[in-house]
Amino acid sequence: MAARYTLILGTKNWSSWSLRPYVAMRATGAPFEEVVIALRRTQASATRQEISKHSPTGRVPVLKIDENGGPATVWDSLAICETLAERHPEAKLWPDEAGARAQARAYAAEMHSGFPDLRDQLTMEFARTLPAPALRDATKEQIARIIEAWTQALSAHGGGFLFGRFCVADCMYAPVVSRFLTYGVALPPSAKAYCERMMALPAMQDWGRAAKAEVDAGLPRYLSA
Ligand SMILES: N[C@@H](CCC(=O)N[C@@H](CS)C(=O)NCC(=O)O)C(=O)O
Repeated sequence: MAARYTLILGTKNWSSWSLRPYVAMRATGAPFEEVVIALRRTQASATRQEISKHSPTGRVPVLKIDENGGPATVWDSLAICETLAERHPEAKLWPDEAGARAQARAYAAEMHSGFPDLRDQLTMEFARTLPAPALRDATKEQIARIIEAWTQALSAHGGGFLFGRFCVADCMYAPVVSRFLTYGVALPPSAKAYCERMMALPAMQDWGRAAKAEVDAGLPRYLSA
């Protein structure tokens, strides 16, 4: 029996951590079901309660894998991407060559553990365009670091994505692409073209349609968590 996958996600307009494994899941081509949990409700305990049915951490994303050996639960965006890469070697979610693979892992980990000011000031609003707030120096430095890292990878590998072929490093930066576009962050041509290629992916297009539907359905613009 093939494994049954269920991906537990948060509100698509906002949940940057959910977007990462979603694009990885789509890149495997494997069928999966989605459960989308509304974040930032006025009653925060309702969100917490619903997430807690699926996640030991009280956070999304979560991947549930249901197969012969019994169900397994994987939480945390990067752990889900790693698990999908291991279970679907045919999707080649990491570069083939060991040196490039090590670098791609460093890119993914740097995103996963870093850029706190960028995440705080330019929160993901996937389906909206908004004026950028006055950026702190730390945020500006983090934006510059991302542009530098992207530019280096794109020029070293060629082929359109950070390491040539689409990989987990691209998944991890997918929300940054959205943030740069939402807030009109000025980008050099290669980074701008990279953002356009990322946004053209069917997975990003589908996510954008769902995020827009959430916004059209009346998500408040700013609701405190
Ligand atoms: N390190 C975690 C972070 C997950 C996280 O912070 N998720 C947010 C949504 S993007 C969440 O679940 N927040 C709980 C809430 O809003 O109630 C990961 O990589 O998956």
